[in-house]
Amino acid sequence: MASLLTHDRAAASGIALHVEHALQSIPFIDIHTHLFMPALGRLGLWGIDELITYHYLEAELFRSSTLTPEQYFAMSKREKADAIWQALFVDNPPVSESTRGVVAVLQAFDLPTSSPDLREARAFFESRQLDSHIDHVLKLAGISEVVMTNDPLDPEEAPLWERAGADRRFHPVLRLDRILNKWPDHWRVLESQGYRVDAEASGGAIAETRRFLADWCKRMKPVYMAVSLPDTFQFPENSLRGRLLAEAVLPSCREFDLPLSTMIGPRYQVNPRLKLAGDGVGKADLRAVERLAADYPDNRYFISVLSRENQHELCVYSRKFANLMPFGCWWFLNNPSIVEEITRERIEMIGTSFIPQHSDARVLEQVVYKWRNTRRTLAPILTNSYSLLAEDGRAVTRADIEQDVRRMFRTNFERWIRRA
Ligand code: FIX
Ligand code: ZN
Repeated sequence: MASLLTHDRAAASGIALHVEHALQSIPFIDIHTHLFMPALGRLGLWGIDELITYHYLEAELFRSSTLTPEQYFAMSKREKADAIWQALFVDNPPVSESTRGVVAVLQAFDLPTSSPDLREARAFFESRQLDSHIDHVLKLAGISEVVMTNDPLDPEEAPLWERAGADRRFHPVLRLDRILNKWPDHWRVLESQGYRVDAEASGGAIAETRRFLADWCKRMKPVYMAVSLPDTFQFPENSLRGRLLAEAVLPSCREFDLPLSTMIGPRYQVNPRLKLAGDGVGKADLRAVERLAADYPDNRYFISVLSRENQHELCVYSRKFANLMPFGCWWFLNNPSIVEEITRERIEMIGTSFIPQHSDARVLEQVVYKWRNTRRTLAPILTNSYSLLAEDGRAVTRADIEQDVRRMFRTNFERWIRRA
């Protein structure tokens, strides 16, 4: 394979072209979303009213409207979307990351992007047949499959798994927040499903929780288990969460050879009036991650942290522990100015042994703009890395670049879930 570049900076443009081609031609895997396969019915959100009432936009609404949260949440879905469209797209240019994203989706479907109302967009999405629409959206986003977030204690979702079959486009994940973070509120749901547990998770409750996890692993066939943990998370810890994590979840992950995804850093409901949009962020104590990685070396982890101030620390821990797989620029970090900083320091410290991004999409069509933005932000970063390598004396080939892009957006994940 002819090398793209020996020591000639002028050929750096060749690198840029091949970075662009690799990013555009290699389908990515979206390793964390809140999307649902059609077999899970109404749980799956899609279409213009869901796009516009995304909780990121709800948070932005109240900064540009006189509406109070109480007035807004009393509205219908359409009234909410109309209010957000008026305030954030008509009265003001949609320059924020999340408002521009909706514009990008409209453009992707050749819909008007500056209408005074949503009539035409509504008519278009209402005309779509969901299954073929999903295929079209994944193709537009350049992703081959998405990973879901599935809650075995959600009273609406749990019963659907009795009949739900597999969908090659959607991979299940066993989400454990209600067990690990809210045991007192949810242990009775486990009990109602036939597991002998109690409020203190005492006696045989740990074994019964493992039986619950085993039954759901057999039913759901998850690709990993996952939990969101607050900025105050400590481990090890003599607490319900500390014991359930150490004695039930980590052993079950080893039993079923599954990674555990730990997403650490939200300060939940700092403003409850905003409901799902009410969460904030806090700097976490990553010594908890150090202990998870060091004391449970036979477990492997996907790990994402929400505070910008924790990112460099996570890179250092990833150099110390190969059972950590850093992923994504999560939530409040998913903005080009911060994605660039995080991605560059990751490449500088751990090469391409990480997963740069996930979408966290809650509405199907969001993957179109979230992945367009990722490719747009990653291109100059990767071009810079390869140009420096070439300048420092190592020829860079097209195959090198394609191997790295495939590694970051596919095989690092596939290896972790034992699919590669
Ligand atoms: O815990 C999570 O999976 C978070 O991503 C969500 O709770 C959060 O609301 C979100 O969607 C962020 O993008
Ligand atoms: Zn999420």
